Amino acid sequence: EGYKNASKHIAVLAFPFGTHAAPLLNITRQLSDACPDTMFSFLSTQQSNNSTFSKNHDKIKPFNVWDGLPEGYSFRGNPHEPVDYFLKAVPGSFIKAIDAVVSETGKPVDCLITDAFYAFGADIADELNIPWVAVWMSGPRALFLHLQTDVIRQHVGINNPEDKPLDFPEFSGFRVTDLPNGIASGDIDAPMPALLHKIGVSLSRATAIVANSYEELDNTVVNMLKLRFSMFLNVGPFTLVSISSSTVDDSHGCLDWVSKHEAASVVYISFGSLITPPPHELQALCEALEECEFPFLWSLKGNPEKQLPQGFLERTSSKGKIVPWAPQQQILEHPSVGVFVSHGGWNSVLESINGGVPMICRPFFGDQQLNTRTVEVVWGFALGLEGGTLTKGGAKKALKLILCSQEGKKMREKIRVQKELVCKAVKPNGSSIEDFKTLVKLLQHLPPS
Ligand code: U2F
Repeated sequence: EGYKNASKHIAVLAFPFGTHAAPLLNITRQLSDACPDTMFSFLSTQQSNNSTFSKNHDKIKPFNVWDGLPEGYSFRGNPHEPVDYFLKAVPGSFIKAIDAVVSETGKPVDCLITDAFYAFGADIADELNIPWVAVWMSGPRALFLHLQTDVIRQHVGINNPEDKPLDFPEFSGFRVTDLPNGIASGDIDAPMPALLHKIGVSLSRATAIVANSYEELDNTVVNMLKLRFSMFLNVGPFTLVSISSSTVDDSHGCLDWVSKHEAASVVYISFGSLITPPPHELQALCEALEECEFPFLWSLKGNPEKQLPQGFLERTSSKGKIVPWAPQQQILEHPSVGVFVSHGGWNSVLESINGGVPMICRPFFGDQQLNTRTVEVVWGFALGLEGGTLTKGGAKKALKLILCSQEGKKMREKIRVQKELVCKAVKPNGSSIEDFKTLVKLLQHLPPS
């Protein structure tokens, strides 16, 4: 019914995996608050909508898009499999869903907002003759590299076993192995890499590209992107600009537990929404935690009894707390947390900065290796691990360095400087708020349909 009175209708196409739909919904909420006479239709899979739409919103309606899974499909543990099925069904599944939304609401779409993964957004928007806004959920550096895919392939080849330094300005200290998967390595014709390759061409057709970052964080790369696109806006971190609308779920009492510890003493561990490290790495991390005796809070998917070494839970019950889900952003903001053991997911990087907590990164796929190298060598407030994986010795060394050494203290000072910058960016007149206003202006002046 909201559609009848609305002057504009914007369709938002979410990527339903990893932490993509939730931040997109966050920014959509922000936009909705700023454009009260606009209706937003938020299209994602049923599963994704069920988990991101915790409460109803008058002006944002969820619609389901087909997940592409074959009849009777059951998940066997490979997180890439449902993604590939989903991507085989796009853009057809989205075109169908948009048609259904329009006929159900009686309201044509005036603007298309999509996850920037969706290179086909350009075609759908052209077909409907409406502007396209693409929202990039990861860091500007990853976007820049995806745009350079062809150049990089020419320089370094594809699946070339020889690792060498990446020969790009602004990438000193980076190696070919730091590139996101699918640019120069892996199955480059698989659905995800093929889609990401296309965004290089497509994104220049977007009216605006919006990034989940703030300008000051990676300024030179942001400037390179601004030269390339007519409107490149940094309006993040999305979770921070819309903090007022989120409620904190702390059903496991994590914040209480964290409060009982000294300043900068607790190890917080989480490998994001998709990944659990392999058993031998979990074991190595457990041994390191046990030997170091630092208090730890661990957000661990699955069954800790089965996944962690025998007796570990009993032996560490006074030192550690293990939960299936933690209010990560608030935990990282708590002064007791001293280090974050992470997979280097982009949202985790932003939340670590916001909390002023140095990281130890064990990357797995996508942009995580790139993020790890960036926080380590460009920004200097995190550590990668020797050999790139968790070993007992490596984890102990990294934990001690960050929690107990002068070097760790320096890292904390460095990340606190960033924290000040991010806080400024999301305050009135801050860079993210100014870019957000530009985005709102664009949406308020959409051509009449
Ligand atoms: C994919 O991200 P992931 O979901 O694997 O990881 P993050 O980007 O770090 O996001 C995790 C989010 O889940 C939250 C946490 C982050 O906002 O605060 N969370 C939580 O609240 N409680 C928990 O117990 C555990 C997590 C992908 F894998 C990455 O490589 C990409 O960088 C990312 C963005 O494109 O998407």
